[in-house]
Amino acid sequence: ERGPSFAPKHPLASGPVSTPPHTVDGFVKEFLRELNYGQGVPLSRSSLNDQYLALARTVRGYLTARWLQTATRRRQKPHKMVGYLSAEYLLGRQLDNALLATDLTAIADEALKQCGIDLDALRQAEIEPGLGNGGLGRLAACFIDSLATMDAPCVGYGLRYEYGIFKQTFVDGRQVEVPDNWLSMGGPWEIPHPEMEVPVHFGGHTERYVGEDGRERTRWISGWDVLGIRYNYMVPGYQNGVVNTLRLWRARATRAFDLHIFNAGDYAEAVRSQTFAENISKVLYPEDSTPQGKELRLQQQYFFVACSIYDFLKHTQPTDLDVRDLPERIIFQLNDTHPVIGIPELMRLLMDDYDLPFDEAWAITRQCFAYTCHTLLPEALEVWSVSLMERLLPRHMEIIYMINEVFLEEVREAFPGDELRVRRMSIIGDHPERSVRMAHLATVASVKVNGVAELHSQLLRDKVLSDFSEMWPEKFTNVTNGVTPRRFVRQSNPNLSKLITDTIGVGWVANLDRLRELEVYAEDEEFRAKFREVKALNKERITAVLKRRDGIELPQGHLLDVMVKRLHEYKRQTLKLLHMVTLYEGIISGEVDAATVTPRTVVFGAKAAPGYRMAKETIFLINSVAKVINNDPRVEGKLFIAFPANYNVTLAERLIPAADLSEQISLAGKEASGTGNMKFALNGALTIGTDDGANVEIRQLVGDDNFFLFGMDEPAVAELQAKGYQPTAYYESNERLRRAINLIDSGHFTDGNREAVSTVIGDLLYNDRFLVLADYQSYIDAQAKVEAAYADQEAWSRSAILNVARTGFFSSDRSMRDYIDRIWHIKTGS
Ligand code: NBG
Repeated sequence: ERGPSFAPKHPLASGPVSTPPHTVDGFVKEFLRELNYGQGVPLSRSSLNDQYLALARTVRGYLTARWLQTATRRRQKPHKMVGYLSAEYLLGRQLDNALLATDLTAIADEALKQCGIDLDALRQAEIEPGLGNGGLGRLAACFIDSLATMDAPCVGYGLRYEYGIFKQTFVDGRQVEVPDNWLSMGGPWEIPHPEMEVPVHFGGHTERYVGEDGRERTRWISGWDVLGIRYNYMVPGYQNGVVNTLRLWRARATRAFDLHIFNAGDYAEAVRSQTFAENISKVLYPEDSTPQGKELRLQQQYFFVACSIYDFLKHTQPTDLDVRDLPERIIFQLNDTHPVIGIPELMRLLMDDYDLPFDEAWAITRQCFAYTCHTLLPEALEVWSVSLMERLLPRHMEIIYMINEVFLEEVREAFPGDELRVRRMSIIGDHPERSVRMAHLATVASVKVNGVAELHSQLLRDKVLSDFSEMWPEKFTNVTNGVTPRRFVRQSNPNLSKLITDTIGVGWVANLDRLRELEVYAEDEEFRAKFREVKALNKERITAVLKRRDGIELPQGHLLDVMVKRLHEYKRQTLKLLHMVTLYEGIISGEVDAATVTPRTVVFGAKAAPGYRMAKETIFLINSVAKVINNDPRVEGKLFIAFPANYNVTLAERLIPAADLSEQISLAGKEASGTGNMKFALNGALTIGTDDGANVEIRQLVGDDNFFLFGMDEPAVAELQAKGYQPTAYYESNERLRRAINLIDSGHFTDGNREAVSTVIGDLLYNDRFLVLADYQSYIDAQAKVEAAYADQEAWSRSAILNVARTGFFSSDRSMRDYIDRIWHIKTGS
């Protein structure tokens, strides 16, 4: 009754009625209309939040006009599209991006001025949607930005978490998590469709029955159901009139479910069960890279994927489509293993709803998915226990068994007599318990499997999924990650953007290869001076931000050394900390004269998963060391550590453009790609890094002279580990390392409390899974080279400019081009 009705009765029925005028006067009127009729207040009595919401909705109006046009155009001539399936989208603030995309920044600024409002104040009122943990979620956000800019038909599908990534606070130096109630001030960017409910089933059992044609079929009698409610977000292309869709799902209890219990007279129980259903989209799991196998997480995964596939089949594709032609209409990109349950879901629909036999359904399904793997950590590959699967998704479990059976037959045919291989490759694992290996399922069903940087893809082929790449070498490919230059250069670094545009014109924003044209200017003294001016301005800006946001007083004139990313042992924040303690210990032991020390400020930004003990202890240690170093007069202000709490996209946008040095120091072979590394290079920071992830490609592009490489490479790591790694040997043979560790261990940074540092120290000395001590000396030496290089500001600027000029490759537009040409085979701009 409340579902869609498509009965156009008016000449303007396919809308939009009009597009809002692109003038200051026009904008003022639209804004006041939103304020008066949307918020219900006159300008004179409006709060800051009223003004922000009205502004956001005004800008959204401009987007919506384009969005309707894009959708109408695509409906007229439907092409194959991408369904990007991702459990995370770390979007960052929307307002500025929308203003830039519609080229309304100057108009909005002037219009608001006429109303006596400061645009910047409204910008700051926006709470960023933090619907992701880190790189994986931010990558998804960059990708959908690029697809809109390239006018590629794509819908991003995901979850509308009521609470995004937690807000990090520090209490006595320790991380305390606060819920991120990002919608509490209103959600002006979303368009809900509460009438478009998608039923999603869980639990219950399956039954066989014989259909009218005499063929045996299966039906799933579910145990409980929820409804998926659609929320649309607009994804604007950069000044091209295109607006794509991000569709996020919220869970709601079914009415039938309620009625049943209400009728039984238990009101409180009915409300409770409603809450149970709605919990599915309540909160983002805060684990980055190492997910926890919690039942609710599997519920989330199935929920959003089931909604998305249903949505595509019932609403997005042309109504006359024969499901046998599905592969010409859609390719679902699996962003890591989180949406992989979509594979048996599509099989279920094709077999049980569309009545196709297994073989036919399987042939179709195998053309509709592609899989991106984002990790190298074995503990990060998701597995779900068979018993949980049987309980929550019994029909899917049956289908997975069927898929596995035909797949293992293929393996046996390709490698006769190799039962060990069959066991290794099976989608079902036996140890430590019977479980479904989601990466195997994804690999078996996908057209292509890709890693996210050259080294990562190679290690996937050679190590993580080697049996599969032997069987299907052509299935494996690489697409090196990228970042959107709109948000991470044009928006976040207006000073540099202006310098670039003044020098080579505006085209670079949507064609980042053009940065190459800056290369010659590295030799231009005047340009270098301007480039340094930009850095200086960006440092002023971050100084103001940290003062306002965190009460941190950044010292001036320092080398700004930045390490921002999730707190994880493999990323080795501890190595950075040991470097700072070493510098400090040199001064207080009298070995180094403070007057000769290169002034250096290190900024850390890092959230730890709430249950990740070692990561949280590391945060405490960083804060402890910072407090002592920052306040020790012997240091003469030469060293400073800032650790602003709650690093997020908004802070990244301010911090990265100000950095001189980018810390990318993971153990080689552990960081799949990294994307922060790309943002730093594009903003003119030099990288100190290991031969890991995309660092390898950054170094190849910028050249060895413009990159500080250190540490073991992946083969050396593998060799050392095979030999048997002994961290204490490094501790005993390296005096500076020993002194640094001893200083921490003595309780110097923790008011004499040695217990407070014992977890980290004990691990470093007796475990050190990520070889911090083995790479220590090499890192210290590379940092000395950084200092020497920084002393020559002209040479440093030359290198920094070359970093900008040579890293246009890392635009997510290029990544998307690669996916389109090599994996998706979709048309753009039609
Ligand atoms: C992360 C990797 C990063 C990579 C991003 C995006 C997960 C599981 N993986 O190295 O750790 O840059 O994905 O590909 O979050």
